[in-house]
Parts: sequence; structure tokens; C-alpha cells
Amino acid sequence: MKVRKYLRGSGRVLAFVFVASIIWLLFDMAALRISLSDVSGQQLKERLIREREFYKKESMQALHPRRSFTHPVRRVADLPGTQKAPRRPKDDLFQVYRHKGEEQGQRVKDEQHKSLYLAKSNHSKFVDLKLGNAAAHQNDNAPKQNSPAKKEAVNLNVNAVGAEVTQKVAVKTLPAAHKAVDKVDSKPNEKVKDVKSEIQPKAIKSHLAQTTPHQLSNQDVKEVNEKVAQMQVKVTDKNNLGADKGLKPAVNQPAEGKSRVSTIAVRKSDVHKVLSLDATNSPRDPKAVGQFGQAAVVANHENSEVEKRWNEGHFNVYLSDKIPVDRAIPDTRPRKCAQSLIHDDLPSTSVIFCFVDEVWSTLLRSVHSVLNRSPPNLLKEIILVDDFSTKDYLKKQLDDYMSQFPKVRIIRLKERQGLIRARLAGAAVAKGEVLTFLDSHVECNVGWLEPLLERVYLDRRKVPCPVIEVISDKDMSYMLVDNFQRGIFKWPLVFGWSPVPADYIKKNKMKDTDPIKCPVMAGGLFSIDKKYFFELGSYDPGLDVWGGENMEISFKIWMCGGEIEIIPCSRVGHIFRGQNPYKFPKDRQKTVERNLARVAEVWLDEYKDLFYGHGYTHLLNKKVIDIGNLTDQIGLRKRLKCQSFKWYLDNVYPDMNAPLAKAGGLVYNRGLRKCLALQSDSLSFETCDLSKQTQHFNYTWVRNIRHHELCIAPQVQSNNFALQPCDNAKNEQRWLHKSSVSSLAEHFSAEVLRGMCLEGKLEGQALHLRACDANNLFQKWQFTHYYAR
Ligand code: UD2
Ligand code: MN
Repeated sequence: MKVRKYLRGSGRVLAFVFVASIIWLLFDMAALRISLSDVSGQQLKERLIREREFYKKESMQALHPRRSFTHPVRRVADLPGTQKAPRRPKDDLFQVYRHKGEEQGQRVKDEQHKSLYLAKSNHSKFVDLKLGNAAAHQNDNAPKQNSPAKKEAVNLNVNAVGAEVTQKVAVKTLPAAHKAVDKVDSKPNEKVKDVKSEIQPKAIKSHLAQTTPHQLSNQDVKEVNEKVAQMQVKVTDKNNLGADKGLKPAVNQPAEGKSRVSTIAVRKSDVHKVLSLDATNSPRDPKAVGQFGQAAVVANHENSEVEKRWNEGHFNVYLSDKIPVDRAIPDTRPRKCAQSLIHDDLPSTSVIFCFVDEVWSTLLRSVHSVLNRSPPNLLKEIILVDDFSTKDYLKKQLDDYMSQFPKVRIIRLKERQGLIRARLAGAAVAKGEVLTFLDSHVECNVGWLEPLLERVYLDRRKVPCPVIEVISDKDMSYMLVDNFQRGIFKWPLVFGWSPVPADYIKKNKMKDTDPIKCPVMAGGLFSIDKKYFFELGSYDPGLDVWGGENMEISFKIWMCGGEIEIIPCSRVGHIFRGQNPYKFPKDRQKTVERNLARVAEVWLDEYKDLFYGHGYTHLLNKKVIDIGNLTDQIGLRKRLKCQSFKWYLDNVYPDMNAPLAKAGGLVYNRGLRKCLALQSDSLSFETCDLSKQTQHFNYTWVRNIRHHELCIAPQVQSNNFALQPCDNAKNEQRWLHKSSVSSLAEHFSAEVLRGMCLEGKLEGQALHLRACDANNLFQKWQFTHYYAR
């Protein structure tokens, strides 16, 4: 009994506990529901905001396409002994350029950066040929790291000499030189002139005859000897040549059956270690502003001056003018580059700078960096093409200044042609075998030229570009860029940088010195075999002033049998400016988009819709814009039997996502729960069936709802629709779907009739036009596939 009673009692307790826990559970669930709906509400809100931002950004980008030069740069760590520039508040460079941390394969840690300029390796001695009275580097006041310095570049301090003097260095480091230098070692007090006369190759003898003798100290000669001995590499075993991949990379043979200009010259020659020349016009002052590529100081009271002069070049012109025109910059090459082997008989090059109203000091620094850091036997000439500049100092003053350098020629255009035709003018008179184009505000780094020419030598269809490093527009410091970067484009043909995919690097066991295949080049800096350049039809001369020519030449090179490469062992700094500092004869935006439209029409085939669809549909209306005659360009492409753009995407830029339509497949109406079908030239609704071709439509890049050749267009008067032959240029055939207004994301809203949407109905005509209603399911449509947002 007791037990029963107990059970009855505990049963009541149990029942109470049970009921209480149910109530508790219900409360809990309610609370959970509230928090869940809160979360999802929040998430939804966030998504909406994100979407709105995305579309806003997208439409802004489409309207104002900019060449994105966001370059992953890192500042070379400050060298002791040089002053640090105070940053003005707005001057945070790391905001200007994407700044990344250490990446795979990075060679230099910050600590090591310190020694990049002066101490690249422990065993190699700094070779500083103090010629004439120059003794700057032995100066007690010189920065500490200068004295026991170990630097690979041969640093010549030569008073008032340009190209010619550099040749002495070239001679010393040429393969045939080592014997002669041995001799010098045994008679340390011999004059350089004597050394030269024994070791100069015939080709450059005449130049050397003009140079004046200079004294070398015993120690100097010993150091030179050591240095030269290190640099001499006489490859006797030719088989070794191919063994080192970095030395002679495999040359891609043209694909079978392709008609290509013959390219690969079979050459046999000796090799030498790349020449890391770095001559100076006068002894280098380690305390000079901006020396060693350091950020330069501007005192507070000078700020107004900086502002005043900024617009002359859209960078810190005031500061630039204070920096020596032959300053040293850090040798930012990957470590192994200094050991690269270069063939002795490389082709010579004409370096072409075209410019319009370039700042004096940057133009000079560009020219000096070429004169001082290029082997003279390879530098045929420097051609300065003045694109009808308006500044006085670029006339007689420039003529006078350059007259001291026999290799520099100046060509003046009689009217403004733009950089494309200006480069062509330079190319037309160039005497070198290879053309090397550079912007007129650059600094070529040590050893920049030979690695470029080596690639052309190996295969004249290779178009090598140096790594473009960044000279800060604010403080003029020289910044190195991350490794494994290549030039790419995004729609609408916007240039940008992107890292080589990590799996590609891994799969191909890429070293940081290996050439990097590059879908498009930045445009400004590259070498190309002169004959090959003309065989390719050079640039489209119909391109105006600035912009798009880098796309044109890139597509042309790849599609017509060539290759574009970035050469990590060749590095050139460039001042990236926020704005073009010169005037455009016509509207800038119109000029650039017209150029791009020409490129799209000639090279993109069916993919040109992707270009137009990203903010350029207005260019399709020939009444709005005249892109000029394209007959010659199209003819050229046929004549050269170039590949299709699809081939380019598949083979050169496979990671580019380029679907030919934005969406496709069945078009499902959410209200009717049926699919749109086209039969005997009219539209109806049917039960969805993927196997029926009549139900297949595309939503194209120019925003047409398309079934083969027919497109849907709104009919204003009848609030109806019409089926018309598709015409990319017709705005009335464009419908917004999944675009900016997210409340109407699933709708088809007519682009020319604001606020009107396509609505599905069963009776009569399948569709009619109605005021857009965000909640109306009959106005909501879904394609089977969405290929892009
Ligand atoms: C980039 C390229 C540039 C060119 C350009 C246009 C790099 C580092 N720079 O923009 O070489 O391909 O894209 O697509 O890759 N110039 C003239 N006449 C003109 C306009 C410019 O001679 O009417 C000169 C100008 O002085 C400069 C060069 O052309 O030396 C390139 O112009 P930029 O520096 O304004 O071009 P950038 O570097 O913004
Ligand atoms: Mn430039």
C-alpha cells in the first residue's frame, strides 16, 4: 500500500515535473525562435546591404572604369644612415597600394632588406672603382654599412661621364676579360686603360678609345679582380647549358599546323654572368635626398611648395627635383638573379621613351638609369620622342643637356599624337635589333636589360617585361613588389595585377627567378624584337592618346603566336600617378573607351559582349560614338592567322571566368510555376522540360532575353511585348534582372521604360508589361543557370 501511495505521490511529482519541463521547453523554443529570427533577420539585412554595396560598386566601376594599378608593394626597409621622411597624414603609402605580408617564395625578410642595396651576399665584395678624385665611399662620414659593404652591383663613380665610361665595366666583366685582369692583379698599379686595351672586344673598341684613363689603387684592382673572377663564367660544356632550367628555359615550339613567323634562331655562344652595372655621373653622396631609393624628407615649411608643384606631374615634383638624377636604388632582384647566365651575343636595343610635358628631373633620371645601368654594347641608342610637349625646358634646354650623350636622340612630333603613335614614331627610326619601350618617369635597376634581351635572344616571339616596381609619388622612395605577380585584366578590359595561382607555382616548381607568363602586359615597359613588332602590325595606329594599347598588343602577341613574360630578374621602378598630368585633346573617358571598343571589336570575337555588358552598352550605338575604320586591323588578324579569343582564354588565361551569357536555360515563372516557351514566333507557357529547346533562353551580357536570333522587347503603347531580331545596339531590348535594385532582383524590368516589368499570364498573350511590383510572383523569374552575377 505504502509503495502504491508512494508511487501515486511520486507520479504526481513526476507529472508536475513533466508539465513544467514542457512549459520550460516551450519558452525555450520561443526564445530560440526569437533569437533565430533575429539572426536570420540580421543576416538578411547584412546580405541586402552587401548586395546593395556590390551593385553600387559594380555600377560605379562600369561607369568609371579605371586601370587598376593596385600593386602589391613593400617598402624596402630603411637603410641606416639615411633620413626617414615624415609622412604627411594623407601619405600613407600602404593605403595607396595593397600591402601584403610575407608570401610564398618571398626571398627577403625585413631584416635582410636592410642589406639589399649594399650586402646581397656575404662572400661577394663591394666593388667600388674610385676613379678620378672620387673617394666618397671611403669617407668617414659615410653611412656605416657602406664601408665593409658587400654589393653585387659594380658601382662606378665617374666624374662627368655617361655611357662611354660604363663600357669599361662592361669590358671588365665580359668573359674574355678574365685573363687580362689576372695580369692586372700581378701588376696592381697598371692603369685601367692598359687593361682595357687588352681585353676589349672589337665591337666596343671605338667607344673605349674615347675614355680617359683613371687610376686604380692596389686594393681596388685586387677587388676588381676578385669581382671579375666571380663574374666570369665560361661555359665550356655546352651540355650544361640546357641542364639548368633557369639558365636556358625551354622554348615553346609553335603548335603544329600554325602559320607563324619563323622565330628561333639557332645560336651558339658563350655566356657570362649578368652584368650588374651601376655607374654614376659623379661620386655618390650618401646623404643626398632620396639616395638609395630612400623616402625623402620634406620639411614642414616646404609643404606649400610641394602642393604648388604637385600638378606639374601629379607626384611630388618638388622632391624629385632635389634627388640626384643618378641616385642609387636598392637592388631588389631575387637573390639568384645576380648569378644568371647571359649569352655573350645578345641583340642590341633601342630604348624608346615617349613623353609629353614630363617633369625635368624624372625624365633625366629615367635616361640616366638606362645609361648607367645598361651594358653599352647592348644599348644602341636612347630615343626620346617628344609628343608635342608645351614646356619650354623640354626644348632647347633638353637638346643641350642630352647633347653630351651621343647615344641619346630626340625626335619631336609636330602635333600631339598620343603615346601610341609617338611610340610608333620612335620605332620607325630605331636602329637597334630590339625595341625597348619605357615610360618617361622610371628608374631602371641594376642588371635590368640583359635578362630582357636574353629572352628575345632565345625566341624572338617572346615579349619580356621587367617587374614594374613602385616609386612612391609622395616620398619618391623605391618599393619592391611581391613575387609571382602577373598582369591580368578584368571586365571591361581593366588591367590589374594578380598573384600567379599557388597550385600553378607548385605544379611547375616555379622559382622566384623564373619568367612568369603574363596574360596581359601593363603596357609601359617591355622589349620586343623590332622585326617581330612590325610583323605583328605594331600597334593599331587608330588608337588615340592613351589607354587600351596594352590590351591590343597583349591579345595580338598571344593570339598570333607570341608570348608575354614578366622577368623577375629585370626590375624597373615607375612612378604611378593618380591622374594623367597632361591634357587629353578630347575627353579622356571618351578617348579611352573608344580605344577599348576598337580592341574589343578586332580581338574579342563573341566575347566582346562581356566588354560591352560591363558598363559600355552605350558604345554599341554607332550614332553615339565613331570608333573609326577597322578594316586594316581585321585584315591583319586574318593575314597573321591568329587564334580565336576563346583559344586565348583557354590557353593563356584559363582562370578567367568568361561565360558567354549571364544566365541561361529554362525561364521559370514563379507565379505560374511554368516555363516560357517560344513556338511559331510567339511566346507561351509550358510545363518545364529541360529537353525542349523551345524553352531555352539566354540572358545575355547586353541584357537581352534571347532565344536564338529573337529577343523580347517591350511595346509601350499596348503594354505588351514584341519579339524582334536581336540587335545589341537597341536599348529597348535590354532588361534588368538580378541587378542593382535587389527588391526587383528576380524581375525583368525594362531598361528604357523605368518601373515597367514583364509579367506572366496564362490566357491570351503569355506576357504583358505591368508596373513593377516587388511582391508579385507573376513578375518573378528564374533561369536554370546563373553564370555570373
Ligand atoms: C600605363 C602604362 C603606360 C601606357 C598607359 C596607357 C605602365 C607603367 N604604364 O599608364 O605605358 O601603356 O598605361 O595604356 O605600364 N605620353 C605621351 N603622349 C600622350 C600621353 C602619354 O607621350 O599623349 C607618354 C607619357 O609621358 C609617359 C607614357 O606616355 O611617358 C605613358 O603615359 P603615362 O605614364 O601617363 O601612363 P601610365 O603609366 O599611367
Ligand atoms: Mn607612367
